[in-house]
Amino acid sequence: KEKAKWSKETLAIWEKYGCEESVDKESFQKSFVRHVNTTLARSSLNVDNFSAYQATAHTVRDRLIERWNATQQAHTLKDPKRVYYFSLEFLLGRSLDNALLNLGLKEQFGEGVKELGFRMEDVLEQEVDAALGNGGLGRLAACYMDSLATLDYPAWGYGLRYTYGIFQQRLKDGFQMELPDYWLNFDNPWELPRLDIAIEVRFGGYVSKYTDENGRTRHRWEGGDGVQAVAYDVPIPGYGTKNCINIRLWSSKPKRQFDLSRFNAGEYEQAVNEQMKAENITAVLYPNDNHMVGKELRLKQQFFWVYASLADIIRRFKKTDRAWDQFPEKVAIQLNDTHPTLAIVELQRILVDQEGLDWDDAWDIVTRTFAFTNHTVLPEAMEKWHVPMVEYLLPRHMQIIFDINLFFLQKVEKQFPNDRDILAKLSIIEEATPQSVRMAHLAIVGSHRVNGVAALHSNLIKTTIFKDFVKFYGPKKFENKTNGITPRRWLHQANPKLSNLITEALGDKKWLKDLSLLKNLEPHAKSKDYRRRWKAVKHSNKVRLAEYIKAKTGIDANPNSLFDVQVKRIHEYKRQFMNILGVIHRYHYLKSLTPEERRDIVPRVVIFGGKAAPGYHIAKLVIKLINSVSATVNADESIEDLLKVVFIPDYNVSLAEIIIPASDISQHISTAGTEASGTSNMKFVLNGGLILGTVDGANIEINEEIGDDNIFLFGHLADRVDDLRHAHRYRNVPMDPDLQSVITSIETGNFGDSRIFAPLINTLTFGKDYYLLSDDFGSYLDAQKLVDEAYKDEDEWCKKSILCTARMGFFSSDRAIREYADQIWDLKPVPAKA
Ligand code: B1H
Ligand code: IMP
Repeated sequence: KEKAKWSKETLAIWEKYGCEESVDKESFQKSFVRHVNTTLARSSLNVDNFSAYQATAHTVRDRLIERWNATQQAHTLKDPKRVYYFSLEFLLGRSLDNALLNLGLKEQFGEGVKELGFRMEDVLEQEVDAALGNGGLGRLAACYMDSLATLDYPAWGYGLRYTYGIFQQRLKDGFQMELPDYWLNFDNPWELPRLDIAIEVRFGGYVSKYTDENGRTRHRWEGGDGVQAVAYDVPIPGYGTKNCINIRLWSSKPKRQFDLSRFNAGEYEQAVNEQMKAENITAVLYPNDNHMVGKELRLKQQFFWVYASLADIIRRFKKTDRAWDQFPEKVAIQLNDTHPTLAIVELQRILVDQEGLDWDDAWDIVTRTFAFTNHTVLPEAMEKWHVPMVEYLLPRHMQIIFDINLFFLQKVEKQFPNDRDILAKLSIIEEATPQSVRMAHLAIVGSHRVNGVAALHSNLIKTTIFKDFVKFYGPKKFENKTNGITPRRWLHQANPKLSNLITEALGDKKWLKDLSLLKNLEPHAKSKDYRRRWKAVKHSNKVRLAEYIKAKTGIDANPNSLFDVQVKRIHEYKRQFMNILGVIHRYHYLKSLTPEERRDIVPRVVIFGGKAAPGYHIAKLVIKLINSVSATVNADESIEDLLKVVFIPDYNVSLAEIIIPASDISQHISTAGTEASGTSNMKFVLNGGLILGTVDGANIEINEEIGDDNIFLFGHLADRVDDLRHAHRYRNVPMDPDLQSVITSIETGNFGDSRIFAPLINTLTFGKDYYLLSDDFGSYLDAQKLVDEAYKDEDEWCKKSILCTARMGFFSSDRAIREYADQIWDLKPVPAKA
């Protein structure tokens, strides 16, 4: 509008200065120095590595914003269908290196920084991770955003801007300590505050009924108290494209700064106190992975987020004059697990209460808009909210949920007359005291598609937790979308030497956008020279990790040993406990050998990393046990360098980037049927690391791709788990003798005061060994023996390593995102201008 009023002269000025930021070395240096002088208000005499990071980041940010603007403008003009990825977690990690690589600026900016007196490696190290997630689910969202941007899809992420992300982990006497994650203490160049985009969100209040001009009974949600949602935009650049998409994160802020009447009455302190008390909804990320805690503040976070996001999407939809029934042709919303399920209810409320649509028309729009990804079958992770709490915070939404359920159950009853059992099983409401809302049921009923995240998992949900829904809807509503990872961050960025070696063999970098091209590496596995260089890269990555370990823990990890890694959230189902029990077994075995026999042993460094949820006591004891074993084993000179045990504290995305490329074997040893997919398994194999794993999650599909010779699988299969658990519960299953001797060793005090470990050991005995450690321990040790044997033939091992990488094309998040776009979202790319 403004533009139309401008004179030719005014427009000319805009055009003259609206030029592109250049991307050569000199322009970088010019921007860098300007940012040091102006943005940072420093001089050349006063620039440390951190300032250099800030100046570099701002220089890159300028160029990102340009692309962001161009992309958003193009999308606004073209108005294509967009996908909105709703995720309570985006585990982005660091942004600078990723942006440099995706924008193709790494080389010239690296040179530029060097000439200014800094090393790019040191500069990159200054950045703190954006750790707005717990683990796999949050990192998957980040990989998917990278692929959406790279493939030119018109996509937005919506999430929360937590003031504190996942806590930092420190160790004290081998115990985990949690520290707040002050990630916003310095300015964050990777976000664009949109303080003008503020949406008022309400809680509480009441519902009033009225009759409209057409004589229809209508409802209105009134009253209640509000906070504001303020938008912060995080640009996500694609690789090798000018497309730059957006993650919009909402931050809560009190509606009123302080109580003006009190302020005017001179009660300054009380007035400010009111504001301080105003609950900060987005203060902190809940630190539980695969575990639900029914806290009111968490429910408030969920509603706050979906309310603001939907309001924003609807504002955008209303920019063009379209009928409501076209909404699903312009908007696809993907629910990352059940956390955003209230969006289904909120959209129905908007359409019926505010826009005056008939219930059925509205519901049709709602179900065509949403699709739902399930990420877990663990019972303790299933979201359920007490009805009285929902009713109190969101009275109108609770009514709508009851209505959705009523209409749904009426249809069920029609299809299955006189079957009370199926009604109870399918109901969105769990009839206990108090009643609860089963969010997964609501998500299924309100979506047109439901997907699991790996083949086994997607089959499991159809035959276990959602089997009655399959009976009702038929199997077509339920799909599989096997997870993927972005090769840009997880190979190109994390493992630059391997990336170069691959590019050299394949002739160009096209594989970074089409990972299936890696298959052309296979012939190179036969080349002795190529293998030699492949080995050298792995070795130098191990040296890099060994240096990190030495600096952080003081432990000497010899890079000539086999590096055996298990890094992931600490959880009983992931069985880090079994790993450390296996380590104790190895330790006793080594001690039993004669010096002669020891000569034949492959030295190992067993590396652990991962955070335990602060309230998860058993998981915290696992960390303590690992550290106690580490202390004993590493100090035992009698076994020399044959075994070292390391717990690397504060595992996060940027640490993963150092650890994963350095692994020879990594462990993914969850009880069969418990790990929905796993994604780090894909990252390790892509970097030429072999897997020791159970027949679970995506391990199965990885096996299918890379072949039986290149993976070490063990343990009972998922279809045996129920029977085995039953046996532990109702019969006296004798403990595996190897396991028994390891337990006895802990109880004798070989690893410090054994009394603290009693609750952990009890999970195997009184706890009925729910995760079946004793059932799998024997085959686990056997598989470990095979690993030891195989590693002795270094050259054969290297061949396997190359074949692993070569056969991982399927696990690119680009493939996964294309499947979502084609099969669920009906979404087309909007090619960015070259
Ligand atoms: C996964 C979660 C999860 N599944 C609840 N479920 C949470 C559930 O804060 N909460 O309440 C947080 C996280 N996370 C993981 O998703 C699976 O365990 C992995 O197997 C899978 O690879 C990953 C991505 O699909
Ligand atoms: P939204 O879709 O209205 O939320 O727009 C997202 C962002 O894209 C806005 O903040 C603008 O910066 C940008 N944008 C939207 N429409 C236009 C346009 O017509 N010209 C230029 N930029 C636009």
